[in-house]
Amino acid sequence: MDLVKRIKCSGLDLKFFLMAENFENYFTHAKQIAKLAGDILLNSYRSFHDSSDQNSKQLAIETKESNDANIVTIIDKQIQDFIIDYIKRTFPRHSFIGEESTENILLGNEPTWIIDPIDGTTNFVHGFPYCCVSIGLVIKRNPSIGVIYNPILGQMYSACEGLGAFLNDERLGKSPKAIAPLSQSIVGLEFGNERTDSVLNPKLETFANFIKAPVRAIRCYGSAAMNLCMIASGALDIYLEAGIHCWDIAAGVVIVR
Ligand code: LIP
Repeated sequence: MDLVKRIKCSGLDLKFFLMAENFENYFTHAKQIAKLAGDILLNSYRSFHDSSDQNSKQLAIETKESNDANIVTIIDKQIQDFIIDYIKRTFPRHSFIGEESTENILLGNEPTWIIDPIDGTTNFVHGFPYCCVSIGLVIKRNPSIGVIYNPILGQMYSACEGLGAFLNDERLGKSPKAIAPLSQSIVGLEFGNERTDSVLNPKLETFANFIKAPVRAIRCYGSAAMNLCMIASGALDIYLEAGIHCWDIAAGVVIVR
C-alpha cells in the first residue's frame, strides 16, 4: 500500500506508517555507524598486527578489575566515543548504553542505543579475527534493530523488526535449518572472563555435560555477538554463555529472532 492510500485509511495506519518510516531511518543510520566504526576497528587491527612492532602500548591495553582476562584498549574507547557522538548529533533525544561507560544504566521507553564498540576485545588484541562492532537499538524496551559488523571478515549482519535479517545484502533465514539432535549439533560455548571457583565450576560442569552428551563439536569464538551471528546463519546450532551483558547481545537477539 502506498503512502497516500495508507494515510487515508485511518489514524492507526498513519501511526504504523510513521513508525515504519522511523525504523527504516534508524536502520540506515545503524548500518552507517557500524560501517564507519568498523573502519576504525579495521585500521587499528591492521596497523597493530601488520607491524613488526606489536607493542601493546600502541593499543594502550588496560585490565579491568585487575583481571588479565578482562581487557579494554584505547580503540574500544575511541570507537565508543565516535558512535555516541554520531548518535547525539543525529538523534539528540535518544539515550545510549555503552560497554565502556556503565554508570547510570537505565532503560526507559525512549529509543536507546546499546553499544559494544568491540565485542571480542581479546580477539582484537591477539589477532583472532572474530571481533566486531555491535549496535542494538531498543525501542519501548523492545530490541528492534541490530547491526553487527566484523570488518576483518567483511561481514555485516543486520536486522530490523518488520524488514528481516541480512548478511551483507543477502537475506538470512530463507530456508531455516531443522533443529538437529544434540549428537549432530555444533555448540558455541564461552568461558567468560571470571575465574573464581564459584563462577567457573558450574560452567565447567555444564560444558562437560555437553561434550559427554555427546554433541558433535564445541566452538568458542570469544564474542557473544559473533556467536549469535553464527546461530542466525545456521553455522552453530546452540550457543550458551552465562554472565553476559546487555551490550553483548542487544544487536544479536534481533538478528537471531
Ligand atoms: C568477551 C565478551 C564476549 C564474550 C566473551 C568474552 P572481550 O570479552 O565481550 O561477548 O562472549 O566470553 O568475555 O574479549 O570482549 O573482553
